[in-house]
Amino acid sequence: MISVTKTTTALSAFAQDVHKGLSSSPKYLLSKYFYDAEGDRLFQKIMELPEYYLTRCEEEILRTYSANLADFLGNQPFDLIELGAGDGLKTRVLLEHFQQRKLQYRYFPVDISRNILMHLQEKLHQEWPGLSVIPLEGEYFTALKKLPVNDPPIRKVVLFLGSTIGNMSLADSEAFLQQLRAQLAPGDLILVGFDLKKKPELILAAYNDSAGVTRAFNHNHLLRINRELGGNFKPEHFQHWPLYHPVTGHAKSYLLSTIAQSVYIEALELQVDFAAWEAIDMELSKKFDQAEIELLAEQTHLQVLMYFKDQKEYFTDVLFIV
Ligand code: AVJ
Repeated sequence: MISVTKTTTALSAFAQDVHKGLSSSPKYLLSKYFYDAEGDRLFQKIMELPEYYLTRCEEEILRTYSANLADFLGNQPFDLIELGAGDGLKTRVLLEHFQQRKLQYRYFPVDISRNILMHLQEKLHQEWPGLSVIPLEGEYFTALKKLPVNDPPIRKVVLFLGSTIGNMSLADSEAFLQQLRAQLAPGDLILVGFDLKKKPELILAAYNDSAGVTRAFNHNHLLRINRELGGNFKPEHFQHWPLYHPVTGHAKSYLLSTIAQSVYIEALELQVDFAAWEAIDMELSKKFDQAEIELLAEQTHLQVLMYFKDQKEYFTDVLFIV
């Protein structure tokens, strides 16, 4: 008798997560997968939008306070580790200042996007050939494990900027900071960018720009599934639906299926049925108030050294010490 075994190829983490998310009820996709080459490009455009205040506020903060930060660091050498470095545009202000002050450090940008890391390394090399830049590709904690072990130990300074922490639920960000702290030593520093609660119209507009870039950014997630997993999503049948809840500070973004439809994803051998107006949960971008940040510090046994804010107090970079 001849037995035929179906060959199964190992599915990527992306494929597995898409399968899980679109088979769940309610349906969701993970926001970390926004950032393929096209997603990177669209996010760059988002950062330049008049409505997207976050990047400009944080740039102002870093410009204003990089001298204070450098003071905290003093003259001892350190390892600067940036989680979710992206194109490193905001960090540039900081690096510029550190270079001027001739601080002794190595820069380890960590990102899930290989594409953006290569760009970043090249740009930095052109500008400061003497700066040692060691890109780490991958998920944050996997990448952190690849850090060189220094003997004697060197102070670590971890940057987690741009309100990336807002992509996690409060419980997840607590677990995240706890896990991060476990990999650090007393005296190490963490600088985290939090977007603050503010007039809801301003927040909503940042995720519902008039040029439609944020919509395209969300649609690109579906298009990425088409490209990489052989899906047949038609983005024109999914409506971008951002929401802001002033109590939880949750800026949420959904894609709504405007009709009853089925989508087939070849690599997953999966048919996904959508009822009319069924939602896919696409992203959380949490906004904080200072009390929540203080509580987060307390629960993760981190000490707040400094709240750096922009003039309008839309955003804060919080300096924690382990
Ligand atoms: C890169 C996670 C900070 O949540 O504001 C921008 C991503 N999504 N517009 C954010 C994003 C839609 C952004 N972060």
